[in-house]
Formats: sequence, structure tokens, C-alpha cells
Amino acid sequence: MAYDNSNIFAKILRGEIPCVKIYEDAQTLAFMDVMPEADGHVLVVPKEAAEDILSLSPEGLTAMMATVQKVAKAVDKALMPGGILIKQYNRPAAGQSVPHIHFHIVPRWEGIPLAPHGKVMVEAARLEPVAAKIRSAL
Ligand code: DGP
Repeated sequence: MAYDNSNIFAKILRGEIPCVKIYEDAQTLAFMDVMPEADGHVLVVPKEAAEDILSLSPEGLTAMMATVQKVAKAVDKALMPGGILIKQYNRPAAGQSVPHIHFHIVPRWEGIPLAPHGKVMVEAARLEPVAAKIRSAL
């Protein structure tokens, strides 16, 4: 399927809509998920226009995974979760809702269940304090 330039992450990458940014380099961007499954839920996207892991270049994937690890380490240091869930969906049948490849970094704590995937939107102002902690741990 052709890449859809009007998807919400393409708009974030072009600066057309805001995000609570965690990290950016030449090839990747990491920002807070506005429908977090847990406190500190971060998304990592490549700047390359690719819908899913099947269409992303090997170079784009390598860059994205390096950022996933970098941000996961910062989440671990900043929030000290019991564990960190890292996941990625490909195509709607697998649960993907935004057609620009992204990894989810979701800190987990024993006994605290996840909020549902992509359901409840929170204010950017609520995400900012935890984002600041993660940024300062990069
Ligand atoms: P997926 O099902 O893997 O495609 O999940 C997309 C995620 O993106 C979901 O957890 C909710 C989040 N999301 C959707 N729209 C926006 C948005 O406009 N900004 C941010 N920061 N996250 C979004």
C-alpha cells in the first residue's frame, strides 16, 4: 500500500501538529503517546516515510532501534519501572491505527494493569512532567 502523507505522525514529523517531544536526531523522533497505556508511554518513529516494518529500509530500522534503546534506558533511569514493554503493530488486522511505523515503549509496574491501547486521550500538560523526567535522563 502507498504511504499516506496525511497520517497523524507524518503531520507531527512535518511540525504541523504539536507533540510532547522526548528526543530527536537526523533519522528519528521520540514523543509521548497522547493515549498512554501507562505513565511514561513513549513512541519512537523514523523520519523515513514507511507504513510498517515490512516497508522500512534496513537503515531506517537500525536507526529506529538505536533510538528505542536510548529512550528505553532513559525511561528506566527516570521512572524506575519494574519492567519495560516494547511493542510494534503492523497493519490494522494486527492493531495498528496510525500508518507510520512506530515502536511503543511502555513502562510497567507489578500489579498496575495497562490502560487500553489507543483509547483514552490525556492533556499534553499531564504528559509534560513525566516527559521532563525522561528527557533529563537521556
Ligand atoms: P498503533 O495502534 O500502534 O498505531 O498506535 C498508535 C498510538 O498513537 C496510540 O497509542 C495512540 C497514539 N496516538 C494517536 N494519535 C496521536 C497523536 O496525535 N499524538 C500522539 N502523541 N500520539 C497519538
